[in-house]
Amino acid sequence: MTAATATATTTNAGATIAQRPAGWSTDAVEALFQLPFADLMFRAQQVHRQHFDANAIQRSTLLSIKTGGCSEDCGYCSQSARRQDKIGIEREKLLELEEVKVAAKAAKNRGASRFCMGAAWRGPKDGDLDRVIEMVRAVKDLGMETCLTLGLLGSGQAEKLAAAGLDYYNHNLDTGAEFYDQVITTHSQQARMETLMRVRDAGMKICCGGIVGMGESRRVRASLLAQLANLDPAPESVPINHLVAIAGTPMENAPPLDPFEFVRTIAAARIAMPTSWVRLSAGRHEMSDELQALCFLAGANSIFYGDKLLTTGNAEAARDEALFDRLGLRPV
Ligand code: SAM
Ligand code: DTB
Ligand code: SF4
Repeated sequence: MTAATATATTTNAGATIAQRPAGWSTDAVEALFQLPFADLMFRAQQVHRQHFDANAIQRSTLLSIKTGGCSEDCGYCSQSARRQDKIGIEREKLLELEEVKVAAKAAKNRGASRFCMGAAWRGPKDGDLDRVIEMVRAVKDLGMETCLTLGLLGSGQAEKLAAAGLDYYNHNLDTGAEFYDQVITTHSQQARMETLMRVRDAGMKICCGGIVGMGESRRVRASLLAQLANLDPAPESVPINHLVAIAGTPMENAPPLDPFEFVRTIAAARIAMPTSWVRLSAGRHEMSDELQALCFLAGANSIFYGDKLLTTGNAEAARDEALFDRLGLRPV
């Protein structure tokens, strides 16, 4: 994976922006954030319409197949074993295959096209991976796309997942490199990059994004997006999570992010990664319909669909249906 240097040019809006295919610098992405809001939204819409149907939204449903008791210390997460006493999320065993099938069928019947299974692991043990592979096969048999997020992958594990037909592997950079150590100390961002390379080399699609609203600066948000855009190629799917500030985590009192800054993050992601699906991910439950509509206008074209994320609530499916109707949005 390489990060090429960016070339700069001047738009009719008078701002300096960078252009693909030379790559994205943090400066160039930050310049997008600094555009007047209407100019940024206009540019994001233009890019969006060049590559996607602007009225279609992809829907993925999440299931936590192994909850709690995680060895890692990610500062935003409710599932770290070291916070079990404070937050009360108990360590659970890996779900049974039948439980997964029931949940996937229900998600399909509600209209989800992809089923994403997540585990609170630093990474999977080989024995667990074999059981998860059975789950992938069962979900594929239902005719759904599959995605897993199991943490760091070891040697040979990505190949096993690819051989089982897994479509996407989700592993996030989470934040800009300069802020990362303030969020996570138990594994490095470089280790995350190595997992992403294993996924890419095995021929699967990458789902990789991050979290905003953790008290990071705009510069850090721009840096995260530049890092994502410069993965070679950019991830096919880019989840932009708004921090769900969970009581008992180190992030519980993170300063609120201006909602327009969140929309700017989506727009900059759309412009920097024109052909990627940009997912409006965690945090939708707390967002108004109007804010979500602005995110769709800014180029978000995918959501997590269903009443629950991993351990926290999501916007209810019925509310999403009503919003899609009001906005004339169609499922992909
Ligand atoms: N354990 C695996 C890992 O860390 O890759 C998979 C599950 S982990 C919960 C998946 C992603 O969910 C994290 O990388 C993070 O981006 C996101 N996430 C977790 N807790 C969150 C929160 N409270 N708010 C927003 N996003 C969150
Ligand atoms: C991603 O980027 N966001 C999802 C999914 N990938 C696994 C997870 C969001 C978790 C939100 C907090 C929770 O429910 O525990
Ligand atoms: Fe564990 Fe993943 Fe939560 Fe980090 S984000 S503590 S690795 S479950």
